[in-house]
Amino acid sequence: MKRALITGITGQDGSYLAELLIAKGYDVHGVIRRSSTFSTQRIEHLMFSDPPGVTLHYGDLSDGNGLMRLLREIQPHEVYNLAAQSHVSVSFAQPTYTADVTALGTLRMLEAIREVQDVTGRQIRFYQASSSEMFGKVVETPQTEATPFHPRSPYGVAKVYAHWATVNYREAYGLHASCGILFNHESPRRGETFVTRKITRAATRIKLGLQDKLYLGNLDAKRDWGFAGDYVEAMWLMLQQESPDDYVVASGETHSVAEFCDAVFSRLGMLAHEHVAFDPSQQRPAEVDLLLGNPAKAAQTLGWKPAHTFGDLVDMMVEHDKSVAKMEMLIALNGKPEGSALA
Ligand code: NAP
Ligand code: G4F
Repeated sequence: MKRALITGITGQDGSYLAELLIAKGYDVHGVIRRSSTFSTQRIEHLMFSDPPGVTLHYGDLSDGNGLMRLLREIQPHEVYNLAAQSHVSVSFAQPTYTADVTALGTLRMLEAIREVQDVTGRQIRFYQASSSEMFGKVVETPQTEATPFHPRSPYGVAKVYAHWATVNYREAYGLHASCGILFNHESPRRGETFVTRKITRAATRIKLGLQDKLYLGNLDAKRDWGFAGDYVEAMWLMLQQESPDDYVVASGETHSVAEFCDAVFSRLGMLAHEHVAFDPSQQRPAEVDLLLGNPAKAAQTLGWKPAHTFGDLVDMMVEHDKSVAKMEMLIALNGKPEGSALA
């Protein structure tokens, strides 16, 4: 049985990847951080299944010794490094922390893999979650694996470091290490401070009278948005190749934030411009104006293509958040159900 270790298993992508690997018969292990409140909502269905689908271990990308110990103990065949301080806006507020976790954290994991491989003589395949944010102020459109990087945020800079560290360990030490340069991917499990989920949560709440306005920053930015559930399959496919390599994973379509708003509000029978207001605090010191990926290499080499369209993604997120808003409405009207976990 193959064993996989996922850092960032409590995040959006970690939860979908864990489901995919379990379905493929893997023994799935995940790294979680200690926190004073639960951070495992996205994987509870995997933790409390019978038998449990995932084994969780405390760890942190800031703790290299801990990572090494985990690799020695688990002896994974594959490591998926999804953990990061992943919020672009937050990275302007916490640049040093972002560099420590997102950039140096990857280096710590690469070092741990190199050491443990040397000692055990067993190969550990490595996946690095690189990002289209590395293209930043884009030099060409669409962006491919050959497009030069011009990051526009401390997060983007940290991801460039982690990307090149991964390439360097592949070239210098022969690690089976691949980078997925993933463009934005969303889902009903997307964190609520990223723009798509912020919009679907707010619009569905506005529809039920639970919220008045949706405050957003730059509506003109364009993103290549896909469905996270499709994108984790590309991660797995990269580690099944004989040779490691880097791949752009994208939908090949781009839409503005304003278009995403229009799509969401119109599905709810409303007009976005009547409910969206400008919040200057949501603007960034430097913006990434346009991202559009060309996933031809992933299609050709990995046989990967997304199963869901932009419209499917919007439908899925709106439907999910309609249910969340309805639940909030019921709780507001009746209080939390007696004896429930919500009480
Ligand atoms: P996410 O939902 O924000 O999840 C991030 C994960 O990293 C969480 O599990 C978080 O744990 C964990 N984490 C944060 N700091 C850590 C640390 N110091 N040590 C260990 N774990 C830590 O992100 P995502 O959307 O799933 O993205 C997954 C990865 O892909 C990230 O590296 C992100 O930068 C990258 N990426 C994402 C996209 C996208 O559009 N989603 C596109 C390109 C690349 P807690 O739950 O404890 O906070
Ligand atoms: O949803 P976002 O915060 O995602 P962003 O910055 O593109 O980063 C995400 O995708 C990257 C891949 O390219 C990942 F690497 C990264 O980890 C993360 O998952 O913002 C999207 C756009 C930006 O242009 C932002 O300025 O939406 C604009 N925006 C406008 N108003 C807003 C808001 N973004 C947020 N988060 N909140 C707003 O109110």
